[in-house]
Amino acid sequence: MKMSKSEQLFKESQKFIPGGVNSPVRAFKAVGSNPIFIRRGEGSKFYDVDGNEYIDYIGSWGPHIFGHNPAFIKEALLKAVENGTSFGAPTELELKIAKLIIEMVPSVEMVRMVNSGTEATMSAVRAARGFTGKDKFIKFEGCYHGHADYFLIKAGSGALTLGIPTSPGVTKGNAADTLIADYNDIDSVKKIITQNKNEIAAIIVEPIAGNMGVVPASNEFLKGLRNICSEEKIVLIFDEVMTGFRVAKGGAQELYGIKPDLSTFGKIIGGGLPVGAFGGKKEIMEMIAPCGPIYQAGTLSGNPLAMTAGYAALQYINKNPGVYSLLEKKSAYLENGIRSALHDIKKRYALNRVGSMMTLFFVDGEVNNFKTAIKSNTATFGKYFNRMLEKGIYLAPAQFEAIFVSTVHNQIDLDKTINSFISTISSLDSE
Ligand code: KE4
Repeated sequence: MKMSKSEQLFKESQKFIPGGVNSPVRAFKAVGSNPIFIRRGEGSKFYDVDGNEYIDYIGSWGPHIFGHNPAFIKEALLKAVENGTSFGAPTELELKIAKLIIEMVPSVEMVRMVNSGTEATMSAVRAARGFTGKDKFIKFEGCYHGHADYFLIKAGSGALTLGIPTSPGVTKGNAADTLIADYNDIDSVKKIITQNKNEIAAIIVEPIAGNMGVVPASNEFLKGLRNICSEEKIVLIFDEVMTGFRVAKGGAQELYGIKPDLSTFGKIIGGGLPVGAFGGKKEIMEMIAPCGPIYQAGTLSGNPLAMTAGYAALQYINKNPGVYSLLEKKSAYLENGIRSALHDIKKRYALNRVGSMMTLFFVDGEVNNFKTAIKSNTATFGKYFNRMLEKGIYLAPAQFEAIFVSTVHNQIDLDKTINSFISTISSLDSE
């Protein structure tokens, strides 16, 4: 049978790019099929190189809260590019987006733009280490904070899906300073702190985990972290790369009413272009070079085009906070459609949703941490993913990821998704 264009491109890409992709999860290894190559996106849909249309629930892994290529971002970019692409010098727009982030997220008093979520989290941990003079930090099993060496210690997301609990190339030195606690288990944190008294610089946490699939932190867990960090003079870092501006205007910290010392951002703040940011308490951020001694830099940090797209996205949110009730309505509709289908079948699954991020776990029982998430049947998930894809529904190509609803997923999209889900899940039920 003639190969599709996607298959041809994937075959050739693997000769020149590791695994044929520029980020592992895109290779569909976790779902046992070949990735499709996308030509363009528009609204809630994108189109592959063979002309197939998909309702897209990945949204570039979170940035596309307004769907693909929203007119207000496209127009802003087309205008901006008239002035050039990059100057390597300060611009007014960087000041404007910094002030806007500070206005939207009260815990952020000062902010530095970077080019990815990884740069943001890596820099935030370095800032905490420099500020406290301590070396160790705590992360949580199943949480993913990007691919900096000291995070790839039982990371979630891609590494978890690829079954590599620690990545080759990460030195013992790095591993020694990274302590792993259990998500939603404050006693596991207390135990580690007792064992490492006065040696811990920071605790970094996804306030709503998205990288073991969606697993919200309990209120008492986050409050416990806040109290422990205040008592022990440990820097509390909320990794809001995924949740920032996704679950509320002020991110997960607004939902929980908890102020971290530092926050990290990415995805939505780039409007689809490469942007990350870290920020928080002035006393910490003023230690960042050139203001202070903690070095951090980036050739394209604050890039005018990326700032244009990000500023347009954040401004839209800031002027239209009703975005979140619209996202809630659409996401709840989708969740209810899925739940009613689950009622009618024998097998049991777990569905976790916070706002417009959601994960269906192929496991019977509640999923509230890494240990429960990891029990999911990833083989069945793979079948589910591929059958939904055949029906034109593009979900996250891995069990331990989130899907995202956008403001432009319309009733037809949602009903088509629910109907596709009903036929897929019932076919799986009889296997
Ligand atoms: P990036 O370096 O990929 O921009 O951001 C890293 C990161 C940091 N923190 C959180 C909470 C994140 O979710 C991420 C990146 N998320 C993954 C999706 N699970 C990106 C997808 C990919 O790796 O291709």
